[in-house]
Formats: sequence, C-alpha cells, structure tokens
Amino acid sequence: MSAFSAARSADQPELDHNWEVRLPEPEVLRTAYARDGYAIVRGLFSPAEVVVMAGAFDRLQAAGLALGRSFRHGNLLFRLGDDPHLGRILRMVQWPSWRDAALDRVRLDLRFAAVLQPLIGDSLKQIINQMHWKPPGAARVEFAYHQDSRFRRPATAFRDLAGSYVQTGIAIDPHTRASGAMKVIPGSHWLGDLGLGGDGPILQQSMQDAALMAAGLDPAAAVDLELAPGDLALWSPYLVHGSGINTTAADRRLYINGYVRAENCDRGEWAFRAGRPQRLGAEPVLVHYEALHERPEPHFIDD
Ligand SMILES: O=C(O)CCC(=O)C(=O)O
Repeated sequence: MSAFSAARSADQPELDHNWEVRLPEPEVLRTAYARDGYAIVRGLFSPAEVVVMAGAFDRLQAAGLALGRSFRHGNLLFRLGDDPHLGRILRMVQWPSWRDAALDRVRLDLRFAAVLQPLIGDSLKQIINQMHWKPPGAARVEFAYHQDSRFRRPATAFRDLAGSYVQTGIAIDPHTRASGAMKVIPGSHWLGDLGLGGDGPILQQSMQDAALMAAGLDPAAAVDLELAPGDLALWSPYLVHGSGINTTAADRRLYINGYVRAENCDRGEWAFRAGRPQRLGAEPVLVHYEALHERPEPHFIDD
C-alpha cells in the first residue's frame, strides 16, 4: 500500500448525501458567469455538511500547526506563515484530499458535476484542492489582487483557460466584508491576462487599489463576494480578485476546488468521467509541483 492511501483515514464522518438543493438553471448560470466572470450558488451544502467540513478544517489545522513549518508530501502541502499578531499560523493546505476522506468526498460530490456541466462539460480533471484560513486577529492573511491565470503553468499544459477552467469555493464560515471576503471586479475576465501581482507570491502581498489602477481598473468597481456557510462561489481564471484581513472574532475559512475540461489540460487528477466521480489513484499525478517525481517523499520546506 502506498504512503498516500495509508494516510487516508477510513473512520471520518460521512457527509450526508440525502441532499435536496435547487441547482441553478443552466442557462441562468451560464449567462451570469459569462457576463460577470463569477456566480454564486446559494446553500449548495447544508448546515450539517458544513459542520463536517469545519471538522476537517480543524483536523488539518491542528496537524499543520503541529508540524511547525511548511511541509510537503507529494501534492499535499501545508503552507504556514508568520503573523505579527498570532505568530505561526496555517495559511493554506493544498491537496488535503490525500489526507482527509471527508474533504475528498466533497470535491467529488455530484453537485459539482451538476453545477459545472453547463460551463465546462462532464469530463473534468481537478487542478486545485485547497483550504484557506483567516484566523481572527491575524494581520497577514491578505491575497493581493490577481487572476488565477497566472498560476496555470506551464502554459502549454493549460489550453483555452477562459472556456475550460472554473474555480470554486465553499464558504465554511460567513464571508463578509468584515471577515475578509473575496473582492472581485465584475466583468474583468473579459480583459485577458493583466499581469497583476508581478512575480511575487500573492499571499505575501496586500490588496492594493494602486495595483488595480495601474492595470486600468477602477477600485470602486470592486464588489464583496459575500457568502453564507454552504454557499458555492464560481469564478473565471481571468476574473480579477483579492481579499483583505479578517476583522471579526471568528474564523474565515474557504474550501477551494478548481476543475477543468479534461481534454484541455495535461495536468491534474481526474474528478469526473462522463459525470461519474473518479477516486484518487495509488500515487499522485503531476499538477503544479514540478519536482513531484524527483522528490516525492515527505519533507519540510524553507519559508
Ligand atoms: O481565500 C481567499 O480569499 C483567496 C482566494 C483566492 O484569491 C484564490 O484562491 O485565488
């Protein structure tokens, strides 16, 4: 048995799959997404399901903080940061589904296949599986304005970004202006790649109006993507977005899954073939970690 399958726990609580939710009308979703570059599906996951996901966030956060340093095993990555107020914090985990069965079930939930089908079809790979935390009191948890297109490298492996890729985020907690909800510029996806964020990591830069203005965008056009727990946001790889600090007393957590029309991407784990969920294999495949095959073993990363 590989280290990866051994790492997955079998005794985590099941999501309740007896869901009844009104899925968006395909044409309404397609129109809103095409016009604005984003859309929201309200209440896609139930309060009980959000409790299960929140439990997974707590487990992974405890595991990440116990590591004490950023750590990688294959595509699984714990990214820690130093916060001036809180000290060491966990900023994000990539590919937690290698570690946590509850999160793995969510990313393969049939609701994703149903919501995404009108946008990118029913044969999908997954290139993002990621958790974000903004703990209360933290000062360094911003995401500078950017477009996700900047991360789709090498460019030759990611074809027809605009028509083939959709990023999604499930709110675990209330996402409000005060808690550091994403801010988006509606319609900015029509502008193509604007080179926002320069070469630096966007999670180590703050959200600056000046960056928008330098790209010819009006900061006053930014809207807060406010979400209730269980809501799903969907956005285009070219949508300009960022997010600020959390000034509330509660956590602000987001579970992000990014899907792609399979035929237009050489990277990623299969998620759905003809609408049917596909489990992770025995070993990870190449997604964004270029040294996956040279350095697959667990190791700490210098920050
Ligand atoms: O958690 C956030 O607010 C950042 C989300 C984001 O910008 C991204 O995933 O590209």
